[in-house]
Amino acid sequence: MRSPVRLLLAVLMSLMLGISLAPMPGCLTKSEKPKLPAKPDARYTVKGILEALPAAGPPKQELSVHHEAIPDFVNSQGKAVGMSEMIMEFPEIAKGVSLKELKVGDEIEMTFEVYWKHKEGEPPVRWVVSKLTKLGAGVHPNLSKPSETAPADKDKPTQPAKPGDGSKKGTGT
Ligand SMILES: [Cu+2]
Repeated sequence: MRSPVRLLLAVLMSLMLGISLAPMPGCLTKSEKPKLPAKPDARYTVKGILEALPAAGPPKQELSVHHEAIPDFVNSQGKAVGMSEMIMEFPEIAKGVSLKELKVGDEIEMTFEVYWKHKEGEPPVRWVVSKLTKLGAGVHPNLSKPSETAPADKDKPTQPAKPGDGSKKGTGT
């Protein structure tokens, strides 16, 4: 039989289930990220081409840079393994870094900091862009592959990048 009490209980139950599906307090939004350690483990300055600017979306887009090779890149074990030239996303940008004057296809110089160490429950690695400026006239990034965004390449047929292709000499991380 269906008494009003039973119906009320059913409604309450579904409400409770609904609440349990709500975001947990542990989920962090961008502004609530844990504080960074006082000192980064490493800092690199590289030239490159701006492939994408951050956009809230959808689809969400992170800052993306086609950067030069970084021969002195040190991995989380402290070993200098180098990083190949690649297109790489940098979701975290330090306060004070302005992207206003930049557009996709610009030749840029960027400084990013790497934080390998972390507390439990925090993201394992953090890459923070601490400086990003447009290159002056006559200065260019040393890139072997053509940019996907540079206007000069638009008239050439482009090969879509295959996953795992062209980077057999080891990965960055
Ligand atoms: Cu990289």
